Amino acid sequence: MTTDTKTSICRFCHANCGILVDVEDGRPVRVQGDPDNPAYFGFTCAKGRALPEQHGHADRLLQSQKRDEEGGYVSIPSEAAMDEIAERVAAIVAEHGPRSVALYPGTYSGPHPASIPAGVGFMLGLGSRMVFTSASIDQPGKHVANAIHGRWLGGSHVFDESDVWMLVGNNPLISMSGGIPPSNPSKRLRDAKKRGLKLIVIDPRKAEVARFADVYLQPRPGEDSAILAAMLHVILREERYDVAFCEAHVSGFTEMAEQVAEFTPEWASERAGVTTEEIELAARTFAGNPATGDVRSGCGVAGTGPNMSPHGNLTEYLLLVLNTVCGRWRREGDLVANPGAFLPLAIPKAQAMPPRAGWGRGESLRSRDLGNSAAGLPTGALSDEILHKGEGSIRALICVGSNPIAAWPDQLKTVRAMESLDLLVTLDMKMSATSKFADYVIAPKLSLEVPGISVSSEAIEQTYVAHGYPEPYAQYTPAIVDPPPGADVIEEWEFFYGLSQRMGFNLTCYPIRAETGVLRENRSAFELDMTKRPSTDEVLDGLMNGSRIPLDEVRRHPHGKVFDDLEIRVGPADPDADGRLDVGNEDMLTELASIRDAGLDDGQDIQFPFRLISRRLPNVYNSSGRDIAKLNGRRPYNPAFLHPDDLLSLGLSKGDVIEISSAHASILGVAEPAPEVRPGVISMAHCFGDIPETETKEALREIGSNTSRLVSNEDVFDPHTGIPRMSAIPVAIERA
Ligand SMILES: Nc1nc2c(c(=O)[nH]1)N[C@H]1C(S)=C(S)[C@@H](COP(=O)(O)OP(=O)(O)OC[C@H]3O[C@@H](n4cnc5c(=O)[nH]c(N)nc54)[C@H](O)[C@@H]3O)O[C@H]1N2
Ligand SMILES: Nc1nc2c(c(=O)[nH]1)N[C@H]1C(S)=C(S)[C@@H](COP(=O)(O)OP(=O)(O)OC[C@H]3O[C@@H](n4cnc5c(=O)[nH]c(N)nc54)[C@H](O)[C@@H]3O)O[C@H]1N2
Ligand code: SF4
Ligand SMILES: [Mo]
Repeated sequence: MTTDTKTSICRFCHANCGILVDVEDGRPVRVQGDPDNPAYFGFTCAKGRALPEQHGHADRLLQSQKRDEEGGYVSIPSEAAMDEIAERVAAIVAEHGPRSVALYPGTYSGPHPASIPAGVGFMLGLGSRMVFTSASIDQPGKHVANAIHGRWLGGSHVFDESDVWMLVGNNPLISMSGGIPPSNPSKRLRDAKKRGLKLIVIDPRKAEVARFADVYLQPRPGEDSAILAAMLHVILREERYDVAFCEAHVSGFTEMAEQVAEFTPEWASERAGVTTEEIELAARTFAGNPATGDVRSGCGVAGTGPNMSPHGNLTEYLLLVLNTVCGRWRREGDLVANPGAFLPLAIPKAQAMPPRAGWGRGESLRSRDLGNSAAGLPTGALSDEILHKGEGSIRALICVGSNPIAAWPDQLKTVRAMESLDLLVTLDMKMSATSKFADYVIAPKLSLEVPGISVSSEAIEQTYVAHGYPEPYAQYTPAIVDPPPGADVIEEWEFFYGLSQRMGFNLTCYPIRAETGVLRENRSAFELDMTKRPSTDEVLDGLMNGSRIPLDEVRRHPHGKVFDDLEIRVGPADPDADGRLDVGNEDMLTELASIRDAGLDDGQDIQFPFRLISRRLPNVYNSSGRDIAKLNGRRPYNPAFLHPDDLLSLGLSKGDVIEISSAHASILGVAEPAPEVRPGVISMAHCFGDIPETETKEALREIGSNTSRLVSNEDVFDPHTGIPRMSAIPVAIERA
């Protein structure tokens, strides 16, 4: 048998590692990191190396499925499924209007760059704006904070050149997120430490990345805003901020300073359960000493932890305030890290784009006065919109690479919502927890069967401050294997194209709107040819219009390339520029004051003494991977990690089954000692388990349990983005 080794891009997660894939008899059999990749340097993780098992998984759908009268499923040709779905969507639109159709793209739209643009294009063609993404149950605070703070058009500092970095509740070595480049984060971190980078980590669990921290704070969950306000207090009191930058480019300084004056490190120390000295050290390490200029560059970023805990917008906002008062933005004459590869050409300017509204924009929901925010429509409230049965209710839902039953907060309500839909379509590689409720499940091609580009890892710069590639790197891969013989699988964009064709409208794809990052030239909207179905390569060419490096040039470099042919420096501000970054947003300062005025005990401490926090596991990607034997070892469930002292005082040992109860619901868990977790905290991964009926005590060690069931989506939630409290959840624990 001959083995062909092909270069490609891993798309098991969003990180886009450059890989070498051994192909035998047309099937992928082995994956390793590509040592000749100039940005990833041969890095892969266990998930990437399990791509062959993912592609050949016994449970993989090779035919689309249709629910029959008895509630079972029968195979249906994809084209026939599209005929029927188009007809049913048309009927629902005719009766209830276009707004009754909603789209939910999730994490597995990321690896397929045409998926969201085509999905959104289809929705706009239909006349519906009801697009809900996982962004609003992920880190919605980022979008809101960036809007109301304003954007610096010279861009932020990037990790590879920074003197200091602060991570508030993210774990980039495992998650590939948090500003340490997704391209081999452990090498980037080791190199940075050798250079002298100072790392500050704030996390109730001493996560993998925290082992590298120079300053580590292990607070009570959900108290990040208090800590950041106190850090600002110290920085202002000790005059460690950038006075000149603040005078020239900042508004709201006085109001902010007055407010944080009351947030002493002593107060925050009580509140967050860390010492005064730790807060002072974090502040001094982050700001440095402006007189000596020992810290010139860096950034503070937050992850999913604090965004899912209460006050996520405020935490993200205070981080931007910290970055801004310390002047952590690229100035006139500074070299820009990434002039653009798949991104359009950078045209950075040393000026602020003034704040925009963070919420109250566009579409309003029927439930709880929620509506569109800078983070999009609130997915945390989508189940309510579906269950609302009056005018404006949602009757049809299309899920692309997403899994609401596993991922949405308030699982019991999500189940009711899925059951009540007139039409549920999922595009999924398996009968996921959600697909089991679907009328149609469309079987997709998997990553190695479709062309791919490294654009998502680069373009994240436009939505998350200090993320993306620190160099103009790009890679393209063609499809390197065919789908298994006999499979009838299609790409996500082809599904939306097929529906648009059948419903008689043109499909236009729109580029994403930049919220952060350096100013760049524009990309145009791109219309697909509806008379002759384009190839995926043609669609990618169209989507990448305006890239600094044309896709065809990238295609010429199969190992990926750093296109470092061009140096771009931040230009001067426009003569009439008068925009300012706002560090004194009234709503945020009011929210901050409310934290000070509210007591620490939210009244639940006696009944629910523990706080359950979110975390990610190395070998799964949300709900994907736990059914792959090579990845799960002997632990296909999500352990309940607790400090050994807590186990002792609860009379529990490793492996005991526990019942975890919030005010809303209960789940089971398998106790696992974890000295890295703060006492009083229980740390568990999401997207495990199934619906309660299947999640029995007997099945616990096979499938784990679903933490989203513990969340009420209407008890504690952010009034702007609708994200409920998904971390720092008060719970009680007892032996089951
Ligand atoms: N309690 C709690 N809840 C959470 C979180 C948390 O930390 N705690 N995290 C939240 C976050 S950050 C997110 S992003 C969401 C995730 O929310 P979702 O995106 O809704 O959930 P996933 O499990 O990632 O769903 C991905 C689906 O895509 C399918 N899939 C795999 N490969 C392919 C493919 O190639 N094509 C297609 N079409 N489908 C494929 C998988 O089988 C799976 O069913 O969950 C959120 N929910
Ligand atoms: N291996 C793997 N990689 C993934 C994923 C996966 O499932 N597995 N999921 C992907 C997705 S969808 C996303 S959005 C990214 C997320 O990327 P990250 O945000 O880096 O996610 P985590 O690794 O869960 O890190 C969150 C950290 O927040 C901490 N935390 C929880 N609550 C609080 C709090 O109140 N305050 C503070 N300060 N910390 C808190 C947790 O202990 C945890 O260590 O990862 C992506 N990458
Ligand atoms: S980090 Fe993500 S992209 Fe890289 S090998 Fe692992 S799963 Fe694949
Ligand atoms: Mo996410």
